[in-house]
Amino acid sequence: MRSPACAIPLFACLAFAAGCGDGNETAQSDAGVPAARESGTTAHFALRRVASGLVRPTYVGAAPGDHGNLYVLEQPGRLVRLGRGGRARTLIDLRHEVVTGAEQGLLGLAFHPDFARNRRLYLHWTDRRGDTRVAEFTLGVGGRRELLFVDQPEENHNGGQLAFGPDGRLYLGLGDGGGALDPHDNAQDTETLLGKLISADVDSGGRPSWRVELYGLRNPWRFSFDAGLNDVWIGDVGQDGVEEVNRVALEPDEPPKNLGWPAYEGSLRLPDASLDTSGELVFPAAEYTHADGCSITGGVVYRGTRLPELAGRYVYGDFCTGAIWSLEPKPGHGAGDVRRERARQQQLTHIGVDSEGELLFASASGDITRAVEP
Ligand SMILES: [Ca+2]
Repeated sequence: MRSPACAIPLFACLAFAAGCGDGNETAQSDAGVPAARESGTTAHFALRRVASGLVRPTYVGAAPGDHGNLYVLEQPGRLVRLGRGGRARTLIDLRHEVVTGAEQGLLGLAFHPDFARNRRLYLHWTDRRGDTRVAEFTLGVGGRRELLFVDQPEENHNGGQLAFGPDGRLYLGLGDGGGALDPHDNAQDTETLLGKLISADVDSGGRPSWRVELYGLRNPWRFSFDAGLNDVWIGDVGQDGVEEVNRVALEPDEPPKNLGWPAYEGSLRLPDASLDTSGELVFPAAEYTHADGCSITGGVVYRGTRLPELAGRYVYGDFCTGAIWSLEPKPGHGAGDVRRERARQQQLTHIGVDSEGELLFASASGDITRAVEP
């Protein structure tokens, strides 16, 4: 049965009475270039529905070595495999362990790069106490390996995305712990995992130690690696004004970089928040205001072949308005040519790719769509 459409934005920002508009300065990026903003419209693709009736899907993608099926997470706790023709089969059911709220539930999935051989996959969810859990599962084998527990002080800002980096480590984006304007002072505290991009070596057995890769994040709901340019792209959900696209070069020998929150919301300086200056401050490559949305869903750099006009462009969208944009990574750093795509996807929760690198979109409405020629 199709789940009812939800009129309330899943990841909408909390209202904050003090406001953020007075006395703020607009900052420049670390490269001295302002964050790119929308400069027109285009139609690189249209959307075609490939499945419906799923329960608040939060992920769609393909597994290494599996060219026929798609894999979908449902927010209340199921991992589902969709065969050709859309037939769904439940592979893992955590519904009795998962709490589902606006930003809580089964939030992230990553397949081990060697999944075709070892059948290992990784799930991130909010448990019944509202805390963060990550575990390894082996398809066809019972049991699991617990990899991470993080106490969550609030219901919101739990991050979500899991992904393997080009270095073979498992990465997780965690939000600042919730509330408005990081009241627990987590994002600039490099001693806590909240408000961070973190990683672990999951191939060494036992319970891994997690390392902070980036700090100063508010709620990195979705991020992706682009092996083509050795970047990580992060959609960091904003507070009351600005949604941001961050593009960060992977430099494992450098100290963790600082994405600014809560001293900065996008390139906007917020009052009264101090910065930990141990890491290089990185400003967004692109941003948009709440005139155009209210909760960014970070996407991927398109490396498929069926849409040649889109080649090498980063595609992302907004949960609240369904807007989708694509932009062009600039050589070395930053972004330009931000175009609003004519296609829209309401309640956009995730942008993934199939085994050929072609784009897939998940909607909390229950639909999975695919980018096709316009
Ligand atoms: Ca930021």
